Amino acid sequence: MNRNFYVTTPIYYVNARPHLGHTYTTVVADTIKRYYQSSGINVFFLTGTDEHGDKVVEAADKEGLPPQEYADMISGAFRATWDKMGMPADDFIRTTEERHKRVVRLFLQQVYDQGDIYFSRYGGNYCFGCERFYLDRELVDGKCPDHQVEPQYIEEENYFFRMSKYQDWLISYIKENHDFIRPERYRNEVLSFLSEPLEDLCISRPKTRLTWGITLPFDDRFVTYVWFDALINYISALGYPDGELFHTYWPHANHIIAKDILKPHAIFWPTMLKSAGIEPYRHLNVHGYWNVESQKMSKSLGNVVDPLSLMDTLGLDAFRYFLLRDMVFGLDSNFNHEAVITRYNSDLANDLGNLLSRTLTMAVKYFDGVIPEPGKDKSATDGELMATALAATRDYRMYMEDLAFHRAMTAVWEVIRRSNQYIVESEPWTLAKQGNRGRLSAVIYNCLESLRTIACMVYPVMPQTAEKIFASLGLDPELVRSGLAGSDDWGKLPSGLTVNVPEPLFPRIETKEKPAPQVEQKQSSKPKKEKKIKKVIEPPAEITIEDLQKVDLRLAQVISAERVPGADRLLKLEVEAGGRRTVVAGMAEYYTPEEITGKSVVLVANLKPVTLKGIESQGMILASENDQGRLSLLTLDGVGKPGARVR
Ligand code: ME8
Repeated sequence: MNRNFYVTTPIYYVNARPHLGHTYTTVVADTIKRYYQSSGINVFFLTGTDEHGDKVVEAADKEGLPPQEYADMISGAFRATWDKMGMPADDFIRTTEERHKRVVRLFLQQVYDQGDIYFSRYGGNYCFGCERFYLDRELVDGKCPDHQVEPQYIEEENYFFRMSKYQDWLISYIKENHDFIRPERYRNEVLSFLSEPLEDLCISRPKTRLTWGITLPFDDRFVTYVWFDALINYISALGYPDGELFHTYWPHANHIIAKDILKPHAIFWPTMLKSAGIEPYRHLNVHGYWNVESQKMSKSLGNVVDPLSLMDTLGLDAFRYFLLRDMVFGLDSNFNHEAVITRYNSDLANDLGNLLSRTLTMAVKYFDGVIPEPGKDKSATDGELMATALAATRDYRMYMEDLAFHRAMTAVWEVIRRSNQYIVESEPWTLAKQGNRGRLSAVIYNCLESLRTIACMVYPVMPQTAEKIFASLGLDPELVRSGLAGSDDWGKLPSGLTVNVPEPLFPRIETKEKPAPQVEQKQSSKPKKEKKIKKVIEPPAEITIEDLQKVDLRLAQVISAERVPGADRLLKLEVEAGGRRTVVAGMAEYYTPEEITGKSVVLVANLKPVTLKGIESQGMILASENDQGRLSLLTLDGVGKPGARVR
């Protein structure tokens, strides 16, 4: 495997502040960086800002600032956002920096000397929003598909890049290098575009129209077209042509972009590189678009999601997890407030949070917090847990390298769910009661080892969580950063370390109001006041004494209990409450059938029956919930006879 890896985001325009879309791409790049680094590979991660062109001049004018001052301000906001989100890149390139301008001029000169740039008069449909000419066939109903405005016909003398000369080469290159552009849908889109004749690319703007750009080295009456300037950032930051970074990292370049900028990256950039005699990048990785509540995110709709506000309300790791778990890389996704909360509560608070707290609590209770020996007393369930973890690690790697983050996370969650199940099946509480220390140590060791494996795999997506898990296991949290390097085996966790039970990592979120991430107000520079998600359980609405009297609470004794096949969380109970009845209870994660049998519990006796998994449930039993979502039965052992009213 290559020992070096180069990952880039687009350099973002400084005409808008960072939002959910930019954040997604940057989180993806940071995750990839962490994944490869934790596998022992050297990674260079580049991001930055695109600061030339009409759009920036227009935005600066609106703010009444000179373009450079305006660019400094917004570029600073991007950099500060990535810093606050714990993902500073190895370099942050700005196209107004001298080091970049120098390489752009050198590159232009090389392509010019090669005979691939010529001067000509051109008339065409120009979209000022996109800063480019459009062919008729690219317009939708005569309008620019991105800006929904009719382009203006303009005629000018300009410099052109002989892009058409490289069309056949590009087609063959894409065909021969199957994963050059991925996922495949975008490769097909590019090939289909290339099936029509490719036009040459206009690469200059006369200074009479635009001065905010890099002057052409061979004609100072013109500035460089912003895309020709911007794409070169990927090599100017590496110190092209002689920089050591360039030689080390360029052969392993992976660009991450969204579908909006496919054409410049898939067509302009490889042909530009070819003309300049530089090898193409290794992969172009293209993701879809985030919409918000099913609408395109836009300033004019006032639905632009502010990442810092969302990070404050959800927590950084939960936010990162949501982004990567809920978008299929390559497809569009919808950002929806309910989906965020549902994902958080089920995957983080419930599955991962519970596994961590119950495992560590048991290690403290049964072994005074000292990690026991794995022991020799093995059972088939141990083998299953280990096999699940090893298979998941293999799948996880494959998916991460394919950028199928949602699948990679599903693989990790299989281990989490299997581990929770393993606890229920192994019944450590019964082993403790029986004094079966050999088996108990094996079970607790396996749960702790499973947590270590899980931490290594979640690290690239949820770095803080992984570090906290390592710290709770008594391991140096720094070690998780190299956790995947050669550690695909089971049993690495050393016995004898002391664990500790951390504060709940993901307290459940109960909310009635929308967890509104801060949304930029239309026509207002002041951010809208943030509505916090309440991380507390809200009391239900008040009821009257008459309402209360409608509820028939009875003392009930559990006569027998069994698991409901095909439902991990359900137990079927036979209860005596002045008559026998069946109740289906969501308690299987917290009680085994044997533990629950014989208990005196409180039954809501007049609840309308419901059918769950084909069984009619005639009532509900009461339980209290702790702040990690764990349920404990309200028991009244020895208090009265089954069927007695509870008031
Ligand atoms: O295009 N969903 O900059 P830009 C997902 N300067 N990703 C989104 C998104 C959304 N709704 N909105 C934006 C430019 N992005 C050029 C790039 S590179 C040499 C020059 C992300 O500020 C996504 O990565 O318009 C998209 O490709 C990029 O921001 C566009 O950023």
